[in-house]
Amino acid sequence: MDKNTLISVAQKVMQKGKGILAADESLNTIQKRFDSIHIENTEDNRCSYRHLLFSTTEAMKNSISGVILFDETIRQSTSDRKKLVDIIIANDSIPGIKVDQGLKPTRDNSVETITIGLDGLDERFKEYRDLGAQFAKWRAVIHINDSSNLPSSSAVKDNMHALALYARCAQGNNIVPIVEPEILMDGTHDIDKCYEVTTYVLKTLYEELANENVLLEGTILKPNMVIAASQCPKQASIEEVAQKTFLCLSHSVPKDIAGIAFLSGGQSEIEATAHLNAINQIASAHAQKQTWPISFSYGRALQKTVLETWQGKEENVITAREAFIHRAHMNSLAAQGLWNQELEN
Ligand code: 5MM
Repeated sequence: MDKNTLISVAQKVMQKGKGILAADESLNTIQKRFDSIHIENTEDNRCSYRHLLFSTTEAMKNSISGVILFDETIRQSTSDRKKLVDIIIANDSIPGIKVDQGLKPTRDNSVETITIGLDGLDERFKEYRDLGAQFAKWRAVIHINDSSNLPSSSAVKDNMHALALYARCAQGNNIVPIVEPEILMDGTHDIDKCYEVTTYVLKTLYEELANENVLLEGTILKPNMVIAASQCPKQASIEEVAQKTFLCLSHSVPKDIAGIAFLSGGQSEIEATAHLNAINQIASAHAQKQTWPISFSYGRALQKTVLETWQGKEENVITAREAFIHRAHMNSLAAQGLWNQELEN
């Protein structure tokens, strides 16, 4: 393990005022995104769409420090033989790769899942490193359901243990691991339940990472915000989400990690930006306690308007690029606590 490389890449990904574009939708997930704009989920369309994103120089150079890719994308080239990875690098951004292989139910008919992909991971890391990846991502999914007593302690423990094994393997290959323990917004639970479960999950995660001797300075955390479930009758204010998220992370996340890059998890684009901005404003007010940079690693919250504008049509590429530049810029400001609603108009 080359500690200096890991720390330097992690710090570059977390550089001030930039964040991560999560463009690692698996085939099933990109199918849902393309269904929403009625375009066919072909390899060519996936390549055209992702090329549109990665070649939008103004957004990439100013606001995007790293891009999480799917296995197909890290190998893909445009029709004029330009590798998508090279386009990302030319735009001063770092290529990363999703290495988990999806979710499997913990038992028959169980809602709870375990993330799979540890088999052969070491070999895959070596190949991805050769293909240009400098960081990686693994996502664990945790469900809250009060009436079924979820999450179970075993689902949390097993998923956090798998995240730790992945992180150790990534660092052994000089690749920075992003660890993503996502507590879903599905259901009716309130913000305090999300706080309680997020605290428990993060504490378990950092125990597991310590057990595997993972170098925390060479890791990035990709957590959910502390937020009420999408069907909860009582939604929290932006200020409450920011306060509780910051408090939860301050109590559960070691100060040594390279940074925090939130997922958006189904929030609207503006909500995800407003929350990130408010969290950063609270963090700067507590500067003496806070030691990690706080930014974004958004999928849907960076891409929704871009997709809707593009519609799979060449004549819409310029306006879709403008939408991406705008959204990326708004989140870049939010990552510095400098955003306000009027900038959206
Ligand atoms: C971009 O979506 C990622 C891939 O998900 P699948 O493996 O299910 O296709 C996902 O891991 C994503 O990186 C995170 O959930 C954050 O994305 P959002 O849309 O929640 O910001």
